[in-house]
Amino acid sequence: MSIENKIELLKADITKIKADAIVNAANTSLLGGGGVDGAIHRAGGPDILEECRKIVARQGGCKTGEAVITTAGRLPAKYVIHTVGPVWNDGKYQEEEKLANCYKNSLWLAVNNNCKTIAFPNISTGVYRFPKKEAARIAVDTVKDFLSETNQIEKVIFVCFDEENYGLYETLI
Ligand code: AR6
Repeated sequence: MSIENKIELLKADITKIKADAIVNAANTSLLGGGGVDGAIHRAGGPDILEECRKIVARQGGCKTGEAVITTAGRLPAKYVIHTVGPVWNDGKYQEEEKLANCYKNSLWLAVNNNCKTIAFPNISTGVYRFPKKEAARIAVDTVKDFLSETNQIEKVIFVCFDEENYGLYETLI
């Protein structure tokens, strides 16, 4: 299957997506927050936070650009992959590389847990203020590179919540 056929674009609430894994735009504490993080914990229930707490006890949170995996609780997905996007700071602190790492590390974690389908939100483009156009380009490029190098993932779904992101992804995909 061609790479283009493995990429899907949706305007939706990611908590409703039935994929093997959905990705959460978390923070380094892994203990929840607002935006998509808040929505995932609210809809998925307390089992997600309980597993996050165990990860925190074991490794002390999650660094920017890295990813961890938990149950998806009551969500239709099997797993939640929590990754921590960079806070945008004028691009002076390797934000682009760190955002690309979020996508790469989430994809590897999905592969290592036998996931075939994975849904991403627009990481860092909310509270963390990463410019949306640049974030979309990094997301699409990183996913395409990954899909061209590995065969284990059958479908990557970009789930946009706002019209602006949806439009940007539409032109890129
Ligand atoms: N489904 C899909 N996308 C969503 C949803 C949803 N239900 N809700 C929001 N978005 P943000 P960040 C989109 O702020 O910028 C949290 O407090 C939203 O439109 O959730 O990475 C964490 O705990 C935006 O495009 O994440 C961190 O502290 C995108 O999700 C911090 O925010 C990301 O916006 C992370 O900030």
